[in-house]
Order: sequence, then structure tokens, then C-alpha cells
Amino acid sequence: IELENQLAQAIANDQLTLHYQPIYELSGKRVIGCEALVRWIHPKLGFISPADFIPIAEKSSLILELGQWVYQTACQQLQRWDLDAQLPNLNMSINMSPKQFDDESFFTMVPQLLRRLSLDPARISLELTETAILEHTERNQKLLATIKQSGMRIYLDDFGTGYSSIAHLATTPIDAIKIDKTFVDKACIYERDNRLLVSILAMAKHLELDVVAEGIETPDQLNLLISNGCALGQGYLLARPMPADEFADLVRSQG
Ligand code: G
Ligand code: G
Ligand code: MN
Ligand code: NA
Repeated sequence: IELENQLAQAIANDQLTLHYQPIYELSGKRVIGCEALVRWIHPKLGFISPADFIPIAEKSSLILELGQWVYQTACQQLQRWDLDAQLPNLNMSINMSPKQFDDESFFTMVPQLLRRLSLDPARISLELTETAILEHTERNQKLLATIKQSGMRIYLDDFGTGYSSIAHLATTPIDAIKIDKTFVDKACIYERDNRLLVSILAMAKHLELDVVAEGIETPDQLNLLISNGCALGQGYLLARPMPADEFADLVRSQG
């Protein structure tokens, strides 16, 4: 409860910030966008990982406030990169907690904000986990349809780590899958896992889904992904999550 109260204040007092991890077109090694990742700089405790405070936020309606804050901040940043920094049209990937599906107001706020900022909705992707779409309620299906109608894109995050993921590919309007880091890691160690990754990439291609590989840390992993047709990826080998200004410098430096 203590930390929960402090998180509520943190949202109000600007202690949260977003870092942006570049997402690359792998074969040409060019940045085509980024994933927004929230960070909490606590005045006394210092850096607190989202892995620690997102679960706390999810226990209450704080996650709704946090989710709205992240969304607004990320979209405003994208507009600033367009206008002030004159960066090429980049894409922005935003993580969504399953709980945010409870927040009807989010789904009316989102298209309004994009219109106000003159941002093409197709540049925004919402990263949903399987848990979010696992509940195949009519309501969730309707919300997913609403997202699609708005023009935004739906990415299935942490693909393969959840439950009955393949069924979801057929029944939900997903644009892309994000291949979880565990697959990328194991594919360069074990033959079976190697084949599994190759098969996932082939399946995605047949389904005309985009693929973003996550957690690329070694040149071997990168080469394996490229040679099997994985177009997009992110990971420490390429770039870590970074503050907005650093990200702008990085994109500018690639000309
Ligand atoms: O960046 P990092 O590896 O520390 O993130 C840890 C976890 O927190 C990841 O699972 C990531 O998806 C999640 N996370 C980071 N930022 C956000 C956010 O803005 N919203 C939600 N719901 N989760 C986030
Ligand atoms: O749950 P989600 O996939 O959104 O979480 C992504 C998390 O992975 C972020 O917290 C990000 O900081 C982290 N991350 C990104 N690239 C790498 C990487 O190459 N290695 C590791 N260990 N973590 C990474
Ligand atoms: Mn993610
Ligand atoms: Na992920």
C-alpha cells in the first residue's frame, strides 16, 4: 500500500519517464521505430523497475492512470520527433496491461489524442499479451475491433510464452507477433529450438503477420533471424532502451 500511494504521487509529480528501445529493420540495420518502456526514478529509492511496479499498479485502478500517462507521453514524444527533431516517420510501440481493457475511456481517448496530434494511427502499435486476449469475451473482441477500426496496429507481445497462442492468431485481428527473448536465446543453442524458431517465422509469413524479434544479444542470433526472414527486431546487441534525446541522436546519425 505504501508503494502504491507513492506510485500514485509519482504519476502526479512527474517521477515517471519513458525510455525508448529502438526497433530495427534487421537486414539494413536501420531504426524504423521504438518501444516505449516506463521508468520510475524514486526520490529516495532511486530506480525502480517496471517489472516491480507494474504488478503493483495492476492491483488497483492505478494501472489505468499509468496506462493513459504512458500513451499520452509516448504520442506527444512522437509528434515532437516529427516536428522539432524532424525525424522521419517512426513507429511507436506501446505496452498495454490486460487490465486496461476494463477502461472504456481509454478507447475513446486514444483516437482523439491521435487526431489532435495529427499522428497517423498506423504508426502506433499496441502491444498486448496473450492474457489480454485470452479472455475471449465478446467485449474484448469488440475492443480489439475498435482498436483496428481506429487504424492502430495490434502486436502480440511475448509470443509463445502464454497459452494456446496459435488459436489466437486465427481468431484475433493481430498485425504482428513479438517473438519472446527465450525463443531467440535457445534457438542458437539447441537444434530443436532452432527449428521451432524457423517454423514460427515461416508460420508468420504464411499468415502475413509481421514479426519483431526481441532480446537479440549476439551476432549469431541476429544472423539466424535475418537468414530466416525475420524483418524486424530489437535487443541489447542493437541498442538498449534510452532517453528520448539519445534516441533522436541515434536516428539522426543514421542519416
Ligand atoms: O523495460 P523492462 O525490461 O524493465 O520492462 C519490464 C517489464 O515491464 C516488461 O514486461 C515490460 O513489458 C513492462 N512494461 C514496461 N513499460 C510498460 C508500460 O508502459 N506499460 C505496461 N503495461 N508494461 C510495461
Ligand atoms: O514484456 P516486454 O517484452 O514488453 O519486455 C521487454 C523488456 O525486455 C524490456 O524491459 C526491455 O528493457 C528488455 N530487453 C530489451 N532488449 C533486451 C535484451 O537484449 N536483453 C534483455 N535481457 N532484455 C532486453
Ligand atoms: Mn513489449
Ligand atoms: Na515481449
